[in-house]
Amino acid sequence: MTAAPDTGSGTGLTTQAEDMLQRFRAGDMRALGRLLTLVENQHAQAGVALARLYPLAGQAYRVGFTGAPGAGKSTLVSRVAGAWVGAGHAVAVLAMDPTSPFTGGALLGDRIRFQSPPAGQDAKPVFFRSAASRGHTGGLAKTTEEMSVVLDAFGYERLLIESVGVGQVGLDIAEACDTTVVVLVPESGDDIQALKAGLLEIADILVVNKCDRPGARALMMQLQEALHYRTHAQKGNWQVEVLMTCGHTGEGLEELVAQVERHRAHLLEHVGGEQIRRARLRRALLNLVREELRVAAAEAFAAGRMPDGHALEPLLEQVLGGQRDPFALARDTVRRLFAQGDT
Ligand SMILES: Nc1nc2c(ncn2[C@@H]2O[C@H](COP(=O)(O)OP(=O)(O)OP(=O)(O)O)[C@@H](O)[C@H]2O)c(=O)[nH]1
Ligand SMILES: [Mg+2]
Repeated sequence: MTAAPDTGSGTGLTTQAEDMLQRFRAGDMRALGRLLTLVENQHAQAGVALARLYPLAGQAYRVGFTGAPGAGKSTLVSRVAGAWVGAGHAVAVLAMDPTSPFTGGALLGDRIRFQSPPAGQDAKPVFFRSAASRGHTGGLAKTTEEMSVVLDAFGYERLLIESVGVGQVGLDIAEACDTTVVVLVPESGDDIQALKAGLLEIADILVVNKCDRPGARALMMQLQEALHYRTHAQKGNWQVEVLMTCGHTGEGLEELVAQVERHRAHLLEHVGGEQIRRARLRRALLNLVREELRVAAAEAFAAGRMPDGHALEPLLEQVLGGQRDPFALARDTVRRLFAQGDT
């Protein structure tokens, strides 16, 4: 067999990457870490590796935690991770942090807090990984999906994904996960912000953390009123509940773990494992298509073309000359792209 040239791109794997993939399949943690880095950096070899690994994935259950910065997400995640490990599950935690730069303090802080979740005697340690967006916009959903697939393919049965609940990022996490936990805190009028940001809509479980602080019970009651016994039709009429927790004393944490388990059992019973996976894939695919379109459009523009191949400059002239408007031009271009299969 001749070795492939080590170009780092193309449709094949370099010998180095092939070796890494082999070690990954054999359960080598360093190979896992390396692959996650390639994925995070959107390295060309990562795409090839992902295609090869995808058939191995699909079994992991994903639980997402979102909420304002400092709400206590990491604290709760590490407790849930600890409980799961104690129950014998292989657990990985993925912290998607769109704000942290390469070596930001937040990353370090998270690493320290995650170091020692309570674990059973033979339990494997929780695998923890954080990823910063590194200035990419819009790509976080893709990176989350890809890194989740890698961890799933490696054999982790339960994935905990933490993401800051601000803007689109907070909503993306619900798309990537089977169970979404929204963490709120009494201070800073979180209730109103949550309603605005659509966080209530995506929650399967609502948590009022820091219940040692004043205002926790009032917030809980406000949230219960806002929910008004809301049920998720697409999730087998699951009824969202509000829990109170304290990350410091541990109050309410057993109940949180139990509620996550109830939601999972509810989905399995009323939606079914096959449909859970299908719905997750559908959401992921829509996100991935959006991202690919965004990238493809930017590439076309950089090459002086509209995405449908028309030269950009003459079109700009037409718009600037008042012969056409940019709104219709953009809309028609995209419609033509989507119509290509019909003609
Ligand atoms: N008083 C109080 N403090 C808490 C509680 N839970 C967590 N904290 C503290 O709140 C701070 C933030 O907790 P984290 O778990 O890091 O919060 P986070 O949401 O992951 O934060 P980011 O990832 O930075 O957005 C830490 O100092 C925790 O010790 C709680 O129930 N009560
Ligand atoms: Mg955190």
